[in-house]
Amino acid sequence: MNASMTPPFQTLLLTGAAGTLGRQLAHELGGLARQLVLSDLAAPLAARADALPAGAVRLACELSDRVAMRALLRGVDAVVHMGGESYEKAFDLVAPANIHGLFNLYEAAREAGTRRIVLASSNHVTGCYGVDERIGPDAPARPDGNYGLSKLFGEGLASLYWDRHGIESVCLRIGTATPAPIDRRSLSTWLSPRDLAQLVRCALTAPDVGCLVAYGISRNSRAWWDSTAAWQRLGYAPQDDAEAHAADVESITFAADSAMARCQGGSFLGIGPFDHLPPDPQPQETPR
Ligand code: 15L
Repeated sequence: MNASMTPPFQTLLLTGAAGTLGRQLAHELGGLARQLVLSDLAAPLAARADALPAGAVRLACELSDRVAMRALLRGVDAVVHMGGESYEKAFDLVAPANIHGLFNLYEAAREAGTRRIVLASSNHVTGCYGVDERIGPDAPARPDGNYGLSKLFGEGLASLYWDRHGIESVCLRIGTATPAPIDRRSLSTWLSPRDLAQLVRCALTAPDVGCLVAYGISRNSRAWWDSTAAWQRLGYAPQDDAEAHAADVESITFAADSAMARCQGGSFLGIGPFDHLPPDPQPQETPR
């Protein structure tokens, strides 16, 4: 954006600002708002203070703390939500941030009059599709674990708060957002750093998005997901293709015939289940 232009937002909140993607975005989003607010849990926010831009306000906040979230959202007109659990775990570890925390975010946004939320959803919402299948954002969800399920809940919230309360959301089903592809799977799922930056910028500023779901990947030749229509609405034109790195990572694969190799969700299909109930108590002898 030209330095003399008025930024589109007064106050923009970035959650998960101390995380890997958050730190990158913290440096990209400053020009879009008069005031950028960076939020994360207190410990990572303090530990990574030097990696965050100096001009932004920093506020420690737990997503699961409803009162604190209400205070955090006050005066915020747009949110980039990168906070929460980003990995497959037991349900009780995923739920506080990704279920209760996301509910708190949308409720606080409703109260605050926030206009738009860019939500880090995930490709794991549809991770149980096979690697031989090609799908778009309209395909029925097939989450591959607790994490994917929590992201599906997030997309449901986004839909509800658009239909009932007029808060716009762009749910980005982010693929593998790493500096370079890491294995053969990521030749299909990679999102390069500069494409991530462009995608989030487009998701914040495209007009009249309503509630939109888009896969967040680069223009990979081997992509499993066709988001052409959603990308056009956002004005997102990815620049990178993972194929350029194929020779480096082609041989890094999952065990043949494993669910990890068969399904688009890859390694997440090899994690869990964790949510076992404790063993049934031994039947007590009834005294006669
Ligand atoms: C995600 O949604 C995760 O947050 C990240 O840890 C990666 O596993 C990524 O998806 C992926 O599918 O590569």
